Amino acid sequence: MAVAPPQAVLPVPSERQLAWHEREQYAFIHFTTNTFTGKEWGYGDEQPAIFNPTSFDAEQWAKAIKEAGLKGLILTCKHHDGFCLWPSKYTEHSVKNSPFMGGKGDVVKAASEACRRHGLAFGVYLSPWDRNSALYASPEYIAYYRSQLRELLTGYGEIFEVWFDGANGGDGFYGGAREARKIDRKTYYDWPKTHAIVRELAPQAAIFSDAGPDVRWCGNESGFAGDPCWNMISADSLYPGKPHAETLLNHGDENGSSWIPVEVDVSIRPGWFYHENEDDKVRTPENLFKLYMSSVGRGANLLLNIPPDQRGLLHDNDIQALKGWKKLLDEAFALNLAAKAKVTADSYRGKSKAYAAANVTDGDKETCWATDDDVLKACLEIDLGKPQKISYVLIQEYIKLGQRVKAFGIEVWKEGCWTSVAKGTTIGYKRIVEVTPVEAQKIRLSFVEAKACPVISNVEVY
Ligand code: FUL
Repeated sequence: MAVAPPQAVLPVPSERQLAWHEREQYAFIHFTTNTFTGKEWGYGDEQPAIFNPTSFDAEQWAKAIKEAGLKGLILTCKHHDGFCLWPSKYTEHSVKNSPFMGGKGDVVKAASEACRRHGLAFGVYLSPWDRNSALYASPEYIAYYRSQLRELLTGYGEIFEVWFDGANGGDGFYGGAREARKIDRKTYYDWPKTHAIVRELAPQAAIFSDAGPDVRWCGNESGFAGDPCWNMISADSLYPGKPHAETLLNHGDENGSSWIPVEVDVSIRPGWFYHENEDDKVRTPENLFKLYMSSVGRGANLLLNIPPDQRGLLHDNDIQALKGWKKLLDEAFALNLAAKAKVTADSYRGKSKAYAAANVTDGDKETCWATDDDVLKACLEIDLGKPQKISYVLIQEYIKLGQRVKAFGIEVWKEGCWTSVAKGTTIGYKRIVEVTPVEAQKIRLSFVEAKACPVISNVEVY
């Protein structure tokens, strides 16, 4: 008789979120008038005439992004200053009134097309806060904002993610008013109606904001997801820009009611926009590797910002850092020692082959090792066949059935006994644990605490 599969532990990811999880890492591009004024937040009174990249080439961006192993790009189509990188019908404050390509340019078009050519996914950032618009803070602005969103979702091919940031309200140019405007972050934007537009026009797109609905902010801009990191959180208590939510966003909530995984947005430089005086402050390959471990290695996605300079090109320092990072990743994860290993478990579901230990190394993400419902503590033993140097252990839960594991340990067989080399908390879509390099033939993963029986789809050892 077939053994019944484990029941899902709710909530579970949607199809859209599953596809999002698999993207893992992609680039962010911050580019606007700020690139030319040296600011991080433009006031909104910048003249379109200053937007004049002299050797703009989105092809160069896409090539560097692709070569770095990043799988997509999210572009700041409009940042807080309100300047549109595409010739929006709804405002004069855009590339159409700039010297860029004689007013005939469209950065969104160029970037999205370069992405397609290189097999990269393309996403859009449309700042809800608009310090240029005279309408900002009135109900009419919401209509304006949604019209722009429609332009972006209909004019530039498939969109994989729509990014709604949480910075909002305050002083600005506002069509010449030059005043402070406050909005109620909870109600002003009426987010559910805006999200419905994304669902209608780009049903495949994941929606990012502090509060989801598909992807949440990690609670910091320094590059780390929490440890533990739960995909779950109770979204009804959240809204974009809610103060003091950072810790909750960073860790999530083991008992949260919605599946809203974490995205780690972080810049390769101190600022989000290019500033020449930060050319010597580009992150090193080693630092980028650390960011990878504290984001992708904790089950989150990494959104790595690489801002183009005043030429409209990625700076060579950034490109070299990306190349160095890719090399480190390729070296660290070159050879999966577990691929040919013998894997056994002290327990597996219904003693059925369908849930046997060997499923974690068969390269098929749909097969898994699982235990009986009442077995919450269990071990996997991996025999590499001969002593090997071990530096990283990668584990994936079968998240279609929910996130379960709360604590685990890694041990190696050394001089006749098991020696602990690492302890971990949550796993989720992916967990990569770095261990002090050690030579061993046998590794044991002990799942010591879980919400329900562990269901593990993949284990790799490097
Ligand atoms: C924040 C913005 O205020 C920053 O300028 C940047 O765009 C960052 C990614 O999101 O909310």
